[in-house]
Amino acid sequence: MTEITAPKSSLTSGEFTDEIREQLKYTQGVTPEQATAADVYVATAAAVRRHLVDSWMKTQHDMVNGDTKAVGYLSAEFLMGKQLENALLNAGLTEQFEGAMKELGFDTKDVIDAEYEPGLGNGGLGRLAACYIDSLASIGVPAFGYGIRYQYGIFKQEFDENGKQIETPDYWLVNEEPWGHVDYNRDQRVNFGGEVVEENGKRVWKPAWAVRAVPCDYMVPGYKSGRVNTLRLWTAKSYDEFDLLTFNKSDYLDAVIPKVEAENISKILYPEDSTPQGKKLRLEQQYFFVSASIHDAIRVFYPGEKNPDLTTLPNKIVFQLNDTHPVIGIPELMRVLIDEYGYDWDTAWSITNKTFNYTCHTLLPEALEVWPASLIGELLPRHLEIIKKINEQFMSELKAKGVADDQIERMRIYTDGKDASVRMAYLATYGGSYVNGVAELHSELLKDVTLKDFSSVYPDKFTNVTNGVTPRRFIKLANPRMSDLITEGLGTDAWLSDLEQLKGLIPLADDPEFVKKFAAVKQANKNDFAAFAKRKYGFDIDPNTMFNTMIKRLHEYKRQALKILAVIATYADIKSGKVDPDTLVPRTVFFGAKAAPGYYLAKQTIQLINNVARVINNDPATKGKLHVYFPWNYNIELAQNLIPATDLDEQISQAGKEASGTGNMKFALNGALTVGTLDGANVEIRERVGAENFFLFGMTEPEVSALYAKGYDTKGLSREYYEKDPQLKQAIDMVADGTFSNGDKDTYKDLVNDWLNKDYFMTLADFRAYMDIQAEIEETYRDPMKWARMAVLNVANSGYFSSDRSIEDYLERIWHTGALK
Ligand code: 26V
Repeated sequence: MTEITAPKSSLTSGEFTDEIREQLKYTQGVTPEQATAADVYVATAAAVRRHLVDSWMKTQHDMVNGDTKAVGYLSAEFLMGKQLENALLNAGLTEQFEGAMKELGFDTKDVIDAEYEPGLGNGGLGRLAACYIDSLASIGVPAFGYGIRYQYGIFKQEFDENGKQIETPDYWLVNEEPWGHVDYNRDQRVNFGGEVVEENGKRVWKPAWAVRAVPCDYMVPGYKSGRVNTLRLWTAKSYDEFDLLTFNKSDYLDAVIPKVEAENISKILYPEDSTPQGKKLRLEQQYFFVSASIHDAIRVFYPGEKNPDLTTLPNKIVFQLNDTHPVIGIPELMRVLIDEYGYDWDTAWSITNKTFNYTCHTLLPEALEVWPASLIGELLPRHLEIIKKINEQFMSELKAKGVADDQIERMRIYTDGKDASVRMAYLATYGGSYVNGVAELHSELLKDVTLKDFSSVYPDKFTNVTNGVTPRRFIKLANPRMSDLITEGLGTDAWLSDLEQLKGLIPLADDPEFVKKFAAVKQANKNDFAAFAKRKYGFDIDPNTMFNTMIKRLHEYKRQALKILAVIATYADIKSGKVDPDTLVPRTVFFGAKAAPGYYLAKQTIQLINNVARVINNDPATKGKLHVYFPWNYNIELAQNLIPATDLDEQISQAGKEASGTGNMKFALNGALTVGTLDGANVEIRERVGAENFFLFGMTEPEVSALYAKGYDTKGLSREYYEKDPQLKQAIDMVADGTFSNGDKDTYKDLVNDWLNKDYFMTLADFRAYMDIQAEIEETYRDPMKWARMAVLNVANSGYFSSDRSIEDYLERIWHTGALK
């Protein structure tokens, strides 16, 4: 087998060992003999960073002094995952690391495992941001990721003895965090509150309080590009370390309160990812990081200039708004240009308009942020004035274009009246140059439904960029065996930075030797996962069963409920003797999912899944035939372990609800077959891998719309499906009758009620189609060579879903820039 050649750095393994020894001594204060794996991890990280510094500084220098426009990716979340292995790979130090660990007597795995995974994101949107900064650096585009360094990331999930989700705080900074460099000398002041007064004919903001934004910089090394970009995450610090005036014995606590309040801003990541709560702290977070980032960009690109010519700003940097979360940046840049630098409104508007673009990541109307005007007025009074003026200008523009009055009313950015509010998606659409959805279907629905009024007036603003995932983390690191086999098959490892080269595997799908090897890789990954799951969760998993996986946030629209009802139905058929278990393909079903702490039905679904797992796994009737496991605390590490071991992946959202999905891409690229609906990027995956290599089922988006029109959710039509389908009825009745709650009939009553009376996401309506496709899945699986061949074709045809390609699309369609020269 050809060795996979990691990009080689000029450093030898001996030199790298010496570097690590130095770091152990001078930063950790230990000898290699005294060192633990955690010490070696910290020392190695420091050695890697040291090794990257020159490229990092050169990249910054070339960015500021060259004429290649940079990208500022503004995102409230960057779900990075563990850094060490990835940094080693991209820096070309993998072999040196292996050599060094041998020399120092450490297991590479123990050292890599010592890192605590930073969970600074909720799910798809945050992980996408992490993939994008990897690709930007790998392509060599100068870029900043700008975000927040939350002290607490996404909560840790545990299950109690009843199978209920328990959230515990994720204090990821428990141990030394060796990657971030806190730069107190590049701080920014962020103001809040107060009032706006008239002074010499000008509106002047007199803020009431301020927070110090301190950047923590993370190097983002490109794969084989020699470029190292920056992820700059802001921490909130107080200016008043102690309020000495109030500091006397009795007032001690009062004296520290302002400090605590200021620092709360970067304390915690909000764990809801669909229903904005209109919380003041959340708006503070958004303004905090966006204001600091905009001022930072001006500082970086106009160093030392008192009167910079900011009309050139759009040639220096383009800001991408990752969903509505950073949209307050639009009025902020207006304010900076007008109030701080003295530009007139029209000039400021023209600069702002050219500088921002907006990516929408949802179709759920409730996920589009709308802020009460009163809250914006209280925290950011000057911004509210600017937003109102933007709205007036917008409405006149629409009037001048001849747009009908009722449409103009619908399009208001600022809505008047007692519940006056600001619609951030509309502000972003009007305030920036381009709006994109994240998969073709999603972008079409944005134009035709969610932002229809806008696309009719500004059709040229709308475009699509289908999401992608980084092949470095999600193929090379997650699945080294398959990576080696691909390299062997293609005779080169160049596919890792040009993923369309996977197409070269297409002919190998008809080479039985290759297909056999491919199947053997999958089996070895399954064995590995079984061992991992035993170690980490204590599960006894049979790797000689089909691995069937559903991992993603828990949401009604994603329909984990459909999957668990199907499992229950199969279980019931076995129990009742309707189905001989020996005729079934033995299957292990995996779930991984966190529910937002306040999302009641999602939490009930988690409890149900856990209890179905308990009942089924303990029932001798299904032993060896059907098992269900729910490893808790789904995170990037679990994804990297489970995806390469999966045979069948579930992408079963209600059509028209999943904007794109990115897990679907990771699975296809790791040789899992998908059972899925025509939703999000599934549509494009199926187009590419071929309809015959994809298990399609369920209603299409137009069929879903038609069923809503009939009153599915309002007239309780789901009950008809329940009454007509004995298998479905049986499954739901078992949930209701206490089978999965030790006889208690109340445990899941709200879930059952919802299914029978509302079922907004049409789980019941799609149940029959979902059960029917299982027969086809089983038949295919029984022919291992056929299955493996289909899996090879999935890999070979999914190169399009590299985040490198997504970034190329952004460069061409939206950012109009490219790699550094
Ligand atoms: C929304 C909100 C709403 C306010 C409270 C805090 C919060 C935090 C995150 C979000 C983002 C939700 C949107 C999201 O994650 N969308 C997912 O984006 C993926 C990347 O484009 C895409 O693949 C998924 O289909 C889409 O659900």
